[in-house]
Amino acid sequence: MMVHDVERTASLIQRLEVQGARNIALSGVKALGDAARKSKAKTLKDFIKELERNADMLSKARVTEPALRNGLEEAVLAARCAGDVRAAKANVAASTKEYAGRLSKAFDRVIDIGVHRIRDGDVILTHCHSSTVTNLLKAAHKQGKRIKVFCTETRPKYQGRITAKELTAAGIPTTMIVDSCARTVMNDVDLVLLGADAFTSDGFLVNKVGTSQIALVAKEARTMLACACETMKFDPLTLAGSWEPIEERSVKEVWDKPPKKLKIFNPAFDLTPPHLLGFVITELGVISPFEVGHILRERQDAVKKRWEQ
Ligand code: RUB
Repeated sequence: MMVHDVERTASLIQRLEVQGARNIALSGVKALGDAARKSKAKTLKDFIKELERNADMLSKARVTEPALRNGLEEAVLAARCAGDVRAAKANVAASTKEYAGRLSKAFDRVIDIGVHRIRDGDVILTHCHSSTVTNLLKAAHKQGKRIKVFCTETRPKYQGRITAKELTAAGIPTTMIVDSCARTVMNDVDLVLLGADAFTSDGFLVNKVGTSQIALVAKEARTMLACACETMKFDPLTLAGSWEPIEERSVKEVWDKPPKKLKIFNPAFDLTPPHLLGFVITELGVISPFEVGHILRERQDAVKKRWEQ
């Protein structure tokens, strides 16, 4: 059983060595596909059991990641629709490849569409590290738009440094601020642009903790707040009634030797309500967060149908 690569990938994801919803989804789905290809299971039942166990391990590595979960679930569904191990392996290979391709295509489309929303001279503030946002900003810069960026450092794990390194390497004038400095600079900002880990069916953006504070500050300063994300990050489980789970991480990330009896709370993400969000750039176009539920509803049977054909 090829648990080794799956375990390793789950651990890289859990430790944030692979971070950001898109990278997490791509590497998780690939690990599941690789393990399925190398599986030594003799019966379809054993193969599916192994596949489910691997999918479960990967999705538990970070619980607030529908793009990962959706890709894993599609692969498991594809296997269940097969008649024997050979067909199941072929279905999983096709499903994981197709999902990665679909996610990458959607990503490219988000950049193509989103770049129109960046104007020459814009000052943009971003939080954490979203590969969708950084690539969108780099595309705008490449088009000759003279943008400037504020990026937060993003405590406690400093993913803002990844953003800062990437943008400065691309030649984009970038200023790092501590997370609590967002209000101080907000009046100089034209657009707050964020990535997403998840969207709930009722239009809440789930992104790096601190996003909702930035959204409130942007509202108070009348600064437009937007999100760039692929619709694979929309969470179908929320349509079925679940709350989006919010990952809680080790308190050691905040303070490795805290005083005894001190409680530390370290959630990785928070929820920003749709009324604070101006627009969402997706591969389907620029939409309102209030449309997320509608898109999820239209989509829910499509995958099942594909594999049952
Ligand atoms: C990363 C984060 C990003 C989204 C979107 O958090 O909040 O905004 O994941 O990223 P973490 P992308 O560092 O905890 O994973 O646009 O790359 O999918």
